Amino acid sequence: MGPIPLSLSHRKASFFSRLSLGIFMLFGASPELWAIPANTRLFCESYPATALCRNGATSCQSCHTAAPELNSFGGDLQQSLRRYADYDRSPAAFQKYLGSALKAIEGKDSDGDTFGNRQEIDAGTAPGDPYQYPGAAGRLVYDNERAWRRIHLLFCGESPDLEATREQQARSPQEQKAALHQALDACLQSEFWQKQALPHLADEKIRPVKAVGIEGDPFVIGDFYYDYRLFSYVLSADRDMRELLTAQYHIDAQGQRVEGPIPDTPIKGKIVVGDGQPLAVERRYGMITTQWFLSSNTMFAELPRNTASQAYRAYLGLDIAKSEGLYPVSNEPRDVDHKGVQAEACAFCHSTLDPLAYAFSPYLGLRSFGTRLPVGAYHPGRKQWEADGWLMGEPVLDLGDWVQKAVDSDAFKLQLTRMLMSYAIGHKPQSLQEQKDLARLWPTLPSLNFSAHRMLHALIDTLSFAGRD
Ligand code: HEC
Ligand code: HEC
Ligand SMILES: [Ca+2]
Ligand SMILES: [Ca+2]
Repeated sequence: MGPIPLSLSHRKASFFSRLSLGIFMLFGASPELWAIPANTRLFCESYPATALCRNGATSCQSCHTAAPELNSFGGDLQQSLRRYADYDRSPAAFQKYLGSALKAIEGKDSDGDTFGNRQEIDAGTAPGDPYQYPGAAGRLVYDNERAWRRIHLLFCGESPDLEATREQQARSPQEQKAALHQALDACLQSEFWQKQALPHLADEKIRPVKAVGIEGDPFVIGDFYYDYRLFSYVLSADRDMRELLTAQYHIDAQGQRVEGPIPDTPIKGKIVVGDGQPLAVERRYGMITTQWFLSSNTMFAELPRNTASQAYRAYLGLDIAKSEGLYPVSNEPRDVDHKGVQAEACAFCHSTLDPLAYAFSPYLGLRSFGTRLPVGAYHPGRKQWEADGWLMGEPVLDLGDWVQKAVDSDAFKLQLTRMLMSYAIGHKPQSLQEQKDLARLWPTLPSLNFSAHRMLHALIDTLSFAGRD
């Protein structure tokens, strides 16, 4: 392409500084401690029976808020470890002293929820999270009035009117329950839900940048309203949320489905690098191959690592930058584009990330690689790494295969359920009740035909949504 828009190179620079800061924080201090993630297993050797361990491993959150940040229990454990004179923070020293360091703080109440650490570990509640404590679930009762109010506020954007509320109060409990679901159905048709609340659920997935998107000046690169419209469409009217990743259509400004490629439209006074959707139908995979997604994430990269990482984070809930979702592939990273990712400190993440990105490599970002194909097009001359990809420990042939495995995964069901639940309860699920409801609901998504509406109906019935003490 022609001149490089200034705002884009800035974005790239700030991305690099953010990344290197993160790497410094993670690895700068003491490189020999990378093996500490093995703690997820060591902890379970001390407490094999606790529900905090599954398949012999606990989650990083048992000791960390977001690694390397420690929670209150992790902090006490660190103090306890550091009482040993020859504890030098090496993996070997960690392994040697962890058992006794854990034992020494069993009587303590690290998170101040009045239950001792050992008591919590035995009960399977997090000793470093005051929102989780034994017996926290089960004390709540479902409050129909609370549900009634919250449904109107969250999905209609306004308080229920007095008349309707009086009618609701006059109903029998069973009639009330049915009326709650009718109210939800009505609210899901409202302007508020359709035009405001629902599209906002996609903000972190789409990450619009006004300076270069459809309102960019002078450069217009990628109309992210296509992304918002597709997202809202797929989450409406009982549609199947897997289409977020499998849709081969777009939704135009009139709300109509468009099947074929959409050409760029010139805009007076602007330099339109792209504002259509160039991909052939059979190369399209919903939200992760729109022109905006590919241009804003891939930018000038030869291997689209940011694109793969954002797809993984947004739709599978796995953030490699936080060491989540690591499935290292042997003999990787090959470092196909010579970025130095083979160094040990980099391979820790890039042995997962690079193979995750191969399937995206024929999809163009802002670099044209010698063709005149538009931004976001599929370049058949760039298939050299396409078939080398992996997703969550399984090889993938191309992006279609990547997407199929992604929508079949538990991670996808969990991520979408968590997104809807976070909206319904106003925050990420954290209390024991909320985690229990989430754990019960996400596996039901296939039986709900992956419908967002049906999952929301299930969510309003939970104690997380309308429980009170
Ligand atoms: C049993 C508790 C426990 C679990 C589980 C645990 N960690 Fe840690 N981790 C610690 C403690 C304690 C420290 C601090 C050690 C010190 O500073 O002496 C630490 C330190 C770290 C550090 C900082 C290393 C450094 O150089 O300062 C990272 C990174 C880290 N953990 C990542 C993880 C990740 C990722 C996971 C999950 C895969 C995890 N940890 C699971 C207890 C745990
Ligand atoms: C904690 C995991 C982690 C570690 C360690 C890590 N990276 Fe990355 N790297 C990422 C993620 C994730 C991305 C994609 C951007 C994002 O989603 O934050 C990325 C992206 C990149 C990119 C692509 C940037 C672009 O604009 O295309 C390069 C190059 C890179 N990393 C190099 C390195 C090097 C070199 C090291 C070692 C010094 C390293 N990384 C260590 C996780 C990591
Ligand atoms: Ca406690
Ligand atoms: Ca607790």
